[in-house]
Amino acid sequence: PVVTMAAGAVLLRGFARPYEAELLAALRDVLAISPFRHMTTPGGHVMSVAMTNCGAAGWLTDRSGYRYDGIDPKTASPWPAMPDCFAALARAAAEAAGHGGFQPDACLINRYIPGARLSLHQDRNERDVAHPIISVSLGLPATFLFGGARRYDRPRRFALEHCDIAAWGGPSRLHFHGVAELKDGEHDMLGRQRINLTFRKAL
Ligand code: MD3
Ligand code: FE
Repeated sequence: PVVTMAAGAVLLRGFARPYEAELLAALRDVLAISPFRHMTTPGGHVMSVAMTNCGAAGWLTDRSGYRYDGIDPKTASPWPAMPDCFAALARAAAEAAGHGGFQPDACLINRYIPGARLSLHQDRNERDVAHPIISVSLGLPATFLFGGARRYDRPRRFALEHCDIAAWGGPSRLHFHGVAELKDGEHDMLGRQRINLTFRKAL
């Protein structure tokens, strides 16, 4: 079932199901090379969401700003390669959402434990915002907050569950968005956490 959230924004419920086992195995390999860590924002706040990346470009924040970099500052080596099943899933989901030919070079991996949240923000560190963003939810359910073009536009709420995929392109690509505080729970395969994979063409 394809649900339209806004112009250019669609929710593909359960789309990642056929990839589930392969995705979790590949995720373990990525985390063995570049583990999760809590990054610090330019304002000096430590994020409640833990992050890592795979692919040619990884998203970072530290005291000097927000940016993409090919090197993991924790390991001083390149981020792990994007697993083939990650790229294949991102491409298939983009196609299903009407964005043919998507070739992501960045996969940001976010880990939420109960109480973690992501405050409202825009994604604008990518070179060309004409490319779509594909997001894969795994583990505990979360409430996605989807605002408008202005920070104070009241966000609408969407439940994102295990194996749901959301695709953003076109008019809503620069809309404010965030994730509400994760509620406690236990997921069969992932335990007490939610993991989100966000695919982008950043460079
Ligand atoms: C809507 N992550 O990493 S993914 C992020 O669930 C981020 O971890 C959230 O926002 C998460 O930047 C939400 C979905 C997402 C990503 C980019 C968007 C939604 C978006 C860009 C525009 C509008
Ligand atoms: Fe975002």
